[in-house]
Amino acid sequence: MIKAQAQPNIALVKYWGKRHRSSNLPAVGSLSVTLESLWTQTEIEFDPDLPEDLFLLNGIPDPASLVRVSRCLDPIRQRASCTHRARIQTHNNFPTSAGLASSASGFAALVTAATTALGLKVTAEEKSEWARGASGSAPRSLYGGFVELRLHETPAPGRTELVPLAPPDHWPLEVVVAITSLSAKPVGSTAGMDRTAETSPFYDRWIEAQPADLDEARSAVQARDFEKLALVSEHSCLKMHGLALAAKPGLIYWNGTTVTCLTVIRDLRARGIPVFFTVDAGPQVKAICEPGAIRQVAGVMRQIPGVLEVMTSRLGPGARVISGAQAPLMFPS
Ligand code: 2P0
Repeated sequence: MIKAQAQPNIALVKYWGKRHRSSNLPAVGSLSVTLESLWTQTEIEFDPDLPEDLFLLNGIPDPASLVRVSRCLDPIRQRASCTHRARIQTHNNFPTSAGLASSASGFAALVTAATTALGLKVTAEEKSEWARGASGSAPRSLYGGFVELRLHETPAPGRTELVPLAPPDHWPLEVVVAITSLSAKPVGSTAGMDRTAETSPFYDRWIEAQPADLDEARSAVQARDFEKLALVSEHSCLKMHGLALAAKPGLIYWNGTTVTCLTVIRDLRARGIPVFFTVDAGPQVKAICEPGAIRQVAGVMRQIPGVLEVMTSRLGPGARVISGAQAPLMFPS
């Protein structure tokens, strides 16, 4: 029995759109920060007597997710020449499927636990590929701090490379997560991306402009330039939602409270408080702050009518095994 832990990551330059649906290849690169205080813990045990994989989420069998979990495990089993089925138990300390990147932390934890349980000596690239096959944002949770999932056209078109840009202590930004709804999103990310790619008139321009946004964000992280990172991150977020809004029929992931949060965060920044926003495919708002601003930002967010809960986090480490075996952290510090 091996237990691994991974944390969700928040994309500052967003991934939205797939190049290949079958291989889950992203159409664009992306750049994210990995959180510390939200986590997924996954235990796995391969059992020769088990007829089928068994998946429990927060203690309850979850047949809807089982197919995706088994599909993620299959190439790992194949690599280990293992035919055994597995018993998998996953716990999240935050709401699942509520726009908080539970699939990212979930598949990063699963790949980390499974490869260790099967005694595989694998490269970071192999782990990244297995995680990406399950969820486009999951590889980024394999590393801590600032992470880029880069897209290359050679040697094969659409090859991805997972790049650890900087550890958390390079620039210890903090994140306030404002929960504005606990309902599952009306259209999941995969379906939303497909609809956007097929029908949004802005999609081609989104793909073309992504390398420039990534360059901008990467250099802002290297220089610890908060204003520069704020501008490119809010631009990427609003652009992604703009594309989705322009799909047919339009995808509206926000609610009224989401919009209020965005205007409040912009007002705070205009008053000199170092904070910017990002929003993923759901109504929750993430406010990224310079160290020192988090208490004030969290206090303001808590007062916004419609904000149900506020969570705070520092930047955290990558996926790692936490019991059952010795394994190093994936961030080379
Ligand atoms: C991201 N999102 O970069 C973007 C921004 C949401 C908005 O990746 O279809 O669960 O499994 O590859 O990774 C959320 O979608 O999608 C996501 P699939 P995923 O974080």
